[in-house]
Amino acid sequence: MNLFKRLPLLLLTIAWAGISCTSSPENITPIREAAIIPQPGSVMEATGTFTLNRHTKLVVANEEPGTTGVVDYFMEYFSAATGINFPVAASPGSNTIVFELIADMGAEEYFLEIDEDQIRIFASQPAGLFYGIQTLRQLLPAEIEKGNSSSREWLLPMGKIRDKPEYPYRGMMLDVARHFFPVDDVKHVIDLLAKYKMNRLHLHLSDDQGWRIEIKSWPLLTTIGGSTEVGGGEGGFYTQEDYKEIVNYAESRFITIVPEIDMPGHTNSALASYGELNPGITVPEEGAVHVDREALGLSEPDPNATPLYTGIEVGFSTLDTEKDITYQFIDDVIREIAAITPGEYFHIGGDESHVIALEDYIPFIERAQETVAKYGKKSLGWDEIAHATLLPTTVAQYWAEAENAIMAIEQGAQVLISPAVKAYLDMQYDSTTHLGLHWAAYIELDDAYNWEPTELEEGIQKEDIFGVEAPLWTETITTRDEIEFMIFPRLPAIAEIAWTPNNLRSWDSFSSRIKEHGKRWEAMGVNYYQSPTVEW
Ligand code: TNX
Repeated sequence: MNLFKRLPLLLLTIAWAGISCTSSPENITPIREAAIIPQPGSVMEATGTFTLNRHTKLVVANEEPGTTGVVDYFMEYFSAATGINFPVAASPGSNTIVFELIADMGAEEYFLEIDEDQIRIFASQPAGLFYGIQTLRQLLPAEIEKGNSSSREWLLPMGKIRDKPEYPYRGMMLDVARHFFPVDDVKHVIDLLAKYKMNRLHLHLSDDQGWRIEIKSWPLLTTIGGSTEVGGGEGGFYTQEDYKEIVNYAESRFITIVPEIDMPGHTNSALASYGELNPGITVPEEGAVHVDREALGLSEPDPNATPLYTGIEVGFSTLDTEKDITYQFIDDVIREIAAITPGEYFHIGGDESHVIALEDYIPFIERAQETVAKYGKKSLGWDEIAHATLLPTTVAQYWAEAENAIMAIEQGAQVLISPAVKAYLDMQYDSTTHLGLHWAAYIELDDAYNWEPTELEEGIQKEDIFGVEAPLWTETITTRDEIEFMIFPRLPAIAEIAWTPNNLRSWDSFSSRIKEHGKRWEAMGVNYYQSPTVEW
């Protein structure tokens, strides 16, 4: 056969190969069966597909900073993932994705409509458009997460999704004090949270083992207090510029940073930096590290300063609640951090203050709360703060004692739900997990999923609940890879509890959807725990 005779066949083969890298409509998972996490409110199915390709245009119905920011995010993510540079068009035509702000939808609600010719995302606020994009992303195959696909077509199933969150606060906490994590790791965590429509990242910025944020009026906090971590590593801290960078990055993904300075306990790193704050506490011998002030370029000795601490015991430290200097200190710290925090909340810690009497603890917490209010913020604190008189705007984070949570509610405060036995991401999955602790429980994926905030305690009702947060304490966690292993797959379980109403949640459905996310994490190069409760 000569080449001329073979040419049509060759062309056909090439064309067919071209088509075959597009998923054929029969292979498209219908929208009702798509593995969307968190499970959306309502999903209506239609027959057919929308084709995302080089000709797809974006239309922003209302140009304003919020919507253009969302579209920039869309382009940044989808262009990297698909290799397509989507042009922006002035008005909707065929093969367009339209972003439109309309009145009368909930703050974070979105409505996504996919038909053959157009995709439309409606919301009242840019956050809703952003969540619509996250859903769209999960309607595409896992391969899209590889982020390096050459130009091909992507098919999306037709249908409609109307969706909104159950709770306004859906968060994770990252402890950057026990082990320090650089800015890039924090940004990575922010991206992972955004996929699951979470909207708060609480940063535990100080603890016995480390002080992680620059305070210009008390510079030794980072010079000394930031110089180590659990196990004796070199620690680290965020400059205020670093912190602003984190805040802005989070904001572009509709995530608010909640800074925490834990007080009056969990403060050894401050006491090691400034002896005048130390009432004379005893630091556990094992893990106590002498501060070599000379090596740090400090000529003056500080006989009252404590040693640094690199162990993992809790509850041994406290600020001196009787000295004026302590209140000057907390005023300066709260003032400087509040000034670079656009979010409404400042977390004052307040947990495990085992070495001071309740009669000293209570007025201290009340003063800290007033200082937070003075700098224009509302207070969050671990559930123990309910012993003090709370401002009605203060939120108590229920982690250990239901009694405390109920005491807060009786004062008219709301609670943030983070029960250690269900929501702690640092708990081991089971007794063989090589990372994590188990003082509260072993938390397998089904344990992390199968609970409901309003059913924990009789005294905690829906209207008392501000939201749900999953904390990751990092006594045993030292790398990005380890963070991923502890949060996946449990974080999406908590995200679904916070977003999806109880009557739309089921373990059977979640466990089959989560395995599709395993494929996405593999495509992204993200580590996760292959829980035996799921058939991966
Ligand atoms: C208890 S939870 C703590 C933390 C520890 C954590 C370890 C809370 C408010 N306090 O200091 O890191 O347990 O799981």
